[in-house]
Amino acid sequence: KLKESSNMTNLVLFGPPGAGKGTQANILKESYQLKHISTGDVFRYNIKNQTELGNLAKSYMDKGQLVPDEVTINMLNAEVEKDINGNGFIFDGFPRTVAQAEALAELLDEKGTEVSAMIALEVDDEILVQRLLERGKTSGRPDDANEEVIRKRIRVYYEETAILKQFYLKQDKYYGVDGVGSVNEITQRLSEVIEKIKK
Ligand code: B4P
Repeated sequence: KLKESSNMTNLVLFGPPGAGKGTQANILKESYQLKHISTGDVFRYNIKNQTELGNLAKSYMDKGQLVPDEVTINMLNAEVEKDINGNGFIFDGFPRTVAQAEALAELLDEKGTEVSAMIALEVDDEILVQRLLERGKTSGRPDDANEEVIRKRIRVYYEETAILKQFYLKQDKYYGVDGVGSVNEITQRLSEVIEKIKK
């Protein structure tokens, strides 16, 4: 049986590549008992296991491009179906386009719930590049390996993803948080917003 929409907390963690979405989502999912869905992680899992989806996604991700909406939306739908009876979700890395945001709204609406808030981590581009180059030294992620691909990802963010701020602002669901500081400090800032919207 589905929970009443008012009982679910569905957060979209937002920000450019390297803003700390994955880092923070992994902490917040424990504190608030939410299901964490990272589209990047699901793609990387599929790449590792050489599935059809993985092979397709890899060709885009390695170049710093977005995986096509249709593929990403289908995958997201399947992930949501697996856990629709919980307390809610943290979406990390999704939506990244207006089409994805519309698909998410439709999907959650069908389940009797909705996005509670988009919380954006704000970080300057040069800090993003430094963080991702640093991670690239150990992550083995091809999309972190060189500055050219990293800058391409940041460009794609401004061209296709940043507009989503307006999408959620219009619905009064947008919250911006300073994403520069220690991991703990940022968790604290995010928690303050979450406590506010849960009331
Ligand atoms: P993602 O996996 O989402 O990768 P990301 O944007 O780089 O963010 P991530 O969450 O990993 O990094 P984080 O900021 O936590 O996407 C990868 C690719 O997958 C995309 O380019 C695209 O091709 C594809 N994709 C994914 N979703 C898609 C979608 N919806 N549609 C289409 N395509 C999609 O952390 C970065 C680094 O900063 C880490 O090393 C971390 O340790 C460090 N860090 C974090 N917080 C810090 C802090 N406070 N101070 C210092 N360093 C910090």
